[in-house]
Amino acid sequence: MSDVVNLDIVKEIAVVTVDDPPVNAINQKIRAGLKKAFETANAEKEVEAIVLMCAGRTFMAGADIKEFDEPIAEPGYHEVFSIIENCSKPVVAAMHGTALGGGLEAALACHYRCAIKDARMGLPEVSLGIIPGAGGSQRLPRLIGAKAALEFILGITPVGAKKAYELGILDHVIDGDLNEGALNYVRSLLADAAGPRKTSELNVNTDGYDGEFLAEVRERAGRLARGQKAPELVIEAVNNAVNLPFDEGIREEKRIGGDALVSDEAKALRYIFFAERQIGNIPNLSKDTAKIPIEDVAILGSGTMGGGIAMNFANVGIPVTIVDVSDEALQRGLGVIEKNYQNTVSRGRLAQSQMAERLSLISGSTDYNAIADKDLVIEAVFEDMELKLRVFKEIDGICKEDAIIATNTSTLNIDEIAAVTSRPEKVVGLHFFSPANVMKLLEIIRAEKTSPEVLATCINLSKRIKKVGVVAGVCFGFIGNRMMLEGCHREADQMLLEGASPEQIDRVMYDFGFPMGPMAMHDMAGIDVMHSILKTTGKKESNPKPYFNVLYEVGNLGRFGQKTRAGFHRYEEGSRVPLHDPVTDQLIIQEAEKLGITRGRIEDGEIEQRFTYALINEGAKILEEGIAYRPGDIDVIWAYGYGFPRFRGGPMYMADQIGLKNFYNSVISYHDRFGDYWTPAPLLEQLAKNGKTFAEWSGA
Ligand code: 3H9
Repeated sequence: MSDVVNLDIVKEIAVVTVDDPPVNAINQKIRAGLKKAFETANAEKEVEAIVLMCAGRTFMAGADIKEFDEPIAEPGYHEVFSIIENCSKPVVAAMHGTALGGGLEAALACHYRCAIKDARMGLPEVSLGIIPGAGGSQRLPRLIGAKAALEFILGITPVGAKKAYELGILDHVIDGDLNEGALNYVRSLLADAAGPRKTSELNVNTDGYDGEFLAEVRERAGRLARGQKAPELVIEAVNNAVNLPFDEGIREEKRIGGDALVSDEAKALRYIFFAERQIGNIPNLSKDTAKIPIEDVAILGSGTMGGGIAMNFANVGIPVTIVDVSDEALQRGLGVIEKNYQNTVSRGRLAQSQMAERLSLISGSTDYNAIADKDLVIEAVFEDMELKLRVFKEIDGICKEDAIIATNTSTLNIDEIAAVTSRPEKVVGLHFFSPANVMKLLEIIRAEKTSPEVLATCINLSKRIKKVGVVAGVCFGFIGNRMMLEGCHREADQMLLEGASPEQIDRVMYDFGFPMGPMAMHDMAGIDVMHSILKTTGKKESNPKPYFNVLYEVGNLGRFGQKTRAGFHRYEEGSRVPLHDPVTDQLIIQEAEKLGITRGRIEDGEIEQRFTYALINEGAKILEEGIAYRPGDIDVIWAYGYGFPRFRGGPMYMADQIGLKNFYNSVISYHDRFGDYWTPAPLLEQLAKNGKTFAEWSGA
């Protein structure tokens, strides 16, 4: 039929199979193949029913996102799906894997739907800044009701076959082999003389689809997709399904969906989707690079970090031993883990039996010898170089010869740590973000001597424990923390001295799209950590002044943030809501006076610009130094580790959109106003002068 769509006629049943690995993403060739296959099958006299299924690991996982930067080539989605729906013989979609977006919309155009029981179905378009624009916004409300359809689309996360059956998306769940189950189901439909059943002809059930429901949905979308336009577009499209005849609703869907596809939001979200899929491409590593088997893990340190890290392994069935020299600390740590799991169980997101299974994989010990036979040991002790060097020296003598030893340091020099061991090639950084059982990001730090096998193993492992693992080189703070501390947070501290208030900076950056402002974030993370870094690393002395003067003074007062109910803001007992604190105002004024800085008003726009531009300029240095492989890696780190709004793509993408020439000119003007710490990164200067973007530099 075509090289990506096959048509097999087995007696009275025609089987249309899409076969375009890896995920059967619907591109022009598939659309053309489907059109031809369905027209042919429908015209064949002996064919009584048609099945649509896919080869390989999944049913169609959506429209081919790579086609979205150009107008959609003929035949379009609506044309093909309408040919499927208008067949005069019953058409059955038989799904496995992940039937997503346009893939599920193809199934909605079929007359009946079945799936194997571990298949998952979803319409994740909003996560790409668009709407289900291949008929889904009009067919799904007709199939399962307007209220459930809106919940389903805005819910984004795919549902399992059982839930899809309960919702009315599936007519039948196959327990066993897909092919056999699908053919049996089709035969049963034929035996029952079930004819074509067009979704487009169903009436929309509007029970519960009222003003109150829509207000609640808008409130939720405002929280979960803050700053994004797509949720409101989805509501508009579903309203059309309720109020307009199918054909008119489809016309509107084309208009709304078409505009969304070319929006800045959608372009940025597509960019970050593909950036995420690039992170595993590392120079000098290939699929064939040998991996070291990791079947048993040990974590050193039973604090919040150590416990959170341990949970990641237990969650995927890898046994893990937590080692702490103090039995009291160990028992407390194990208790916190149990409490965390119990909370998940109470929220209905984990079965009691799963909790028991996971806890049975976590053991504790106060004896370092417990790590002797582990494949991977992750050190998560206090962030102190002397302590870490001592620990590494000791465990190097205990660990088996081929064990990988990782450090969870967030700022320290891993080359120095590796140098005290007899196996620097087996030493690597695994920088988990707090809370480690929740945050998706894992920075994998390639030290100078880390071997390709160890790196490949860690990349593989990040996938196994369901993390987004991005490789970074060694420098203070690696990619994320260096950009945060040397870039935007330093600038925020500077702006406090010049006249901004902690509340103003927090409000501006929250409105930009961060989940919380930088001062509130310091308060949450604990100011003691940064205070200790400033005290012990000599950074305060080696940097042009002022350098985190406000934070340093706040820390000197023992105001460590939420944990002491006072930091940049103050906190009521048991509350995490930041409140204005005149003590901080006073402290800032005094510090500015000491430094001879005249305070004045800073406009919101300037705060946003200085904060983000300082971040990007540091990112450019990191790229040039080879600490990050690609601008996309930096953007993925900021999306997953620091809550940079995905709909803006990421700091480096944002710079390309601003235009590097404009960006460079702004940096120069800040340099003229504030001095050398605003020196443009040489790479930025070079690209700006040559009219290039970070993306072009990366591609080259
Ligand atoms: C849509 O359908 C819009 C319509 O409503 C309207 C149209 C007008 N397109 O993630 P993986 C590639 S919007 C192109 O590593 P996994 C991916 O880049 C779409 N390529 O595997 C990678 O390529 P490479 C709605 C795609 O097993 C390879 O496949 N659908 C697409 O971890 C493997 O991907 C979605 O949003 C695509 N749609 O996860 C689903 N999908 O090997 C998006 C994947 O060269 N996809 N690729 O790096 C996913 O969520 C995951 O890829 C999936 C597999 C769960 C399917």
